[in-house]
Amino acid sequence: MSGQSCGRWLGLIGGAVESRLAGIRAGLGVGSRTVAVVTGTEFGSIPPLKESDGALRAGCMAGQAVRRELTAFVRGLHIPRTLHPDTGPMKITGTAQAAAKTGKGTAFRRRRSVVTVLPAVLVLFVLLPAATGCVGVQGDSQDRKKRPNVLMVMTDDQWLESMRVLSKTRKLLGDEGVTFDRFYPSSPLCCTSRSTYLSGQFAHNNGVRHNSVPQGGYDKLNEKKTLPVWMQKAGYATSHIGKYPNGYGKKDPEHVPPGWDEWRGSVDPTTYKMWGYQLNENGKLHTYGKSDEEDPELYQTDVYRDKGVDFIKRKAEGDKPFFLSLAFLAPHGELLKNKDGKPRKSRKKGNAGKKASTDANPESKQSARPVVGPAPRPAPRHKGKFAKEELPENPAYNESDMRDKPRFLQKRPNLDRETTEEITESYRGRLESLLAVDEAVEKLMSTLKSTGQLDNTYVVFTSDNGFFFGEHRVPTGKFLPHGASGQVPLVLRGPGIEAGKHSKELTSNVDLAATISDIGGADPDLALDGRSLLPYGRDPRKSSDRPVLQEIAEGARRTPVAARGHGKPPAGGPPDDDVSAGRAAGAGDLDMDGPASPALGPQGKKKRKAPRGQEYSAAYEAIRAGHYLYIRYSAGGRELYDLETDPHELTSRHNDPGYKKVRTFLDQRLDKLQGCVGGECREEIPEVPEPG
Ligand SMILES: [Ca+2]
Repeated sequence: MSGQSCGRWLGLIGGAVESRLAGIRAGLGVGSRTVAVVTGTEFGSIPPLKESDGALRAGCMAGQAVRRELTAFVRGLHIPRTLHPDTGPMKITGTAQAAAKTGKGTAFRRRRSVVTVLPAVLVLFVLLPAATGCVGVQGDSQDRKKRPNVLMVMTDDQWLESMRVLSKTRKLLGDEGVTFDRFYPSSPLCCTSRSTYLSGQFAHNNGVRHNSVPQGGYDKLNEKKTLPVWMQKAGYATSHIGKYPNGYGKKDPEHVPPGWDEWRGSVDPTTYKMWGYQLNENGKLHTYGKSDEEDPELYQTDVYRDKGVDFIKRKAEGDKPFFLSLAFLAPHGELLKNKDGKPRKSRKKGNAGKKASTDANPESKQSARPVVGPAPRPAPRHKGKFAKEELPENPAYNESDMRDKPRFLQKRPNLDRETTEEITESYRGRLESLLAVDEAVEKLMSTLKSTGQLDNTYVVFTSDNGFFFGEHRVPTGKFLPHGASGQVPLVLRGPGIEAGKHSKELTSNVDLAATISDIGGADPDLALDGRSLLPYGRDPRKSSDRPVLQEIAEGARRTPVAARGHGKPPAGGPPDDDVSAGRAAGAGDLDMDGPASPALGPQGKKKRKAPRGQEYSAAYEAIRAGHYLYIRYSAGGRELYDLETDPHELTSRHNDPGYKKVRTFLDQRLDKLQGCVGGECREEIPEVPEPG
């Protein structure tokens, strides 16, 4: 059995099965010693299981005792063809009888009833409904009602440190659930990150590699193969409110993406307005307020909150469980306007702060790019709440020694006083905008409680990507994998999730679709690159050796970009102008606020000098494994951080002879991971060698 099928098999046991099992156990009134084997399309991989198989090695996911039981039972059973999922559906009871008829299923030999065999281990066969067309115990509405709801709350550009001001969220979700301390967006950029949330795939598999055309944008996403479609098919009442992957609504504002029973998506570019935003509400367009009139009743975060509350109240009474996806703009900057009320286009060279989202090539046609401001307006009631807040003390701020950094970062100027003031203003405004989000979470939670849904709802709180506030001399923006931009909050609470605990497991937003599908018993029709986080929420001490991939702009390369230690791409590798292509992909994008993002540059003219304060970064792929972060840029730069001794990424070890083994190891692993598909992306790897 290969590592991959091991992953699939155990993924089923540890993941999708667990939540379904809970429902089955409850329905049968049996205890947690009951074990189930779930079959489906994976069924064929079960019979060859042997003690020596990869399935039983220590690194695998399911509990050893469970695996032994399952293996012994499955082998002893000699499963007849009639029980094979390809030859016909069956229900639990039928399965138990059929198993008993074989005379080899020890648990059933004496034809005991399901209840009387307890506390002996009972093995049930349950077919995955979507894999076989069999509905089994999932089919009746009574069970459906028992399935848990999902509330997903996503902020925009929320950096991890900001969680300190979300006291209600920390109390209601963190104290009651599990906080994932090492959660990383696979591509720290709005559209790519959100597309990964919806597809459960890395950018190199879902094809959305940037915020806008030609490499990204909403139109690149295969909307028919997304989480809401799977959840809807699984019997969920689904709704999305707010921001969707960048570019949604640009071509056709009246388009309603599939999978959503109730659609309230914000239409680009108005998504980036706290007042004057337009929602497509089930096909009809509504504009809320005017950009320059700060009507307290129409503040974006509050309106989304109220729409979410209304949805929960209505669905609490229905017989379907619900999946509500709520995506706030805060704390992302707003679209700036000219005096004539139209979006302001960039003309000037940028620096940190107000002129942040400027264009590198003012002469080109595409330089007419709308400008995003330094911070969104807070709700009127929160104005000035952080007026005196200082930037957090962070040794990475305006990093003093940049000699370890790749060239494009080395060239960054010291952050002068003026820039620091701009960054501080942006920081304060963004924090203030988060207060309404915190209140929204409180209101949503109280609604879950008052409608009796709280105990049966999983709540996920996260962001699409982080944000720079001067770390490594990057004044603003995201895109890079460093912690400031490449790490975000993730809090999960819900049935069976431990309260007030932290998980140190390496996790990624590629896991979100797998987790939510797992909760809903949905059947994704894509090979998911991630895995369910539920086992890590139920047991926060649980750990694995699965690495996390971060990639941006190119992806989908099956060959390494550059030979180790050399700047030039290898023959057969990507074209030389990959980096400029990455930059070009930023054309017309609203979300690229910051010089860390690759700004628009004329294609093919790589050596064009960036304006003052706006350096180019580049496409990259990075791997996080153990306590290391290793980054490989298309242009040739490398970074390697030992986050245990250097949590602020101050000293890259990529050229340190003491870390040669570490680097070589991570480089090879990254070669494999950067083009991984499905189960390959979830494989665990050996421990990273010690330096020295
Ligand atoms: Ca974002």
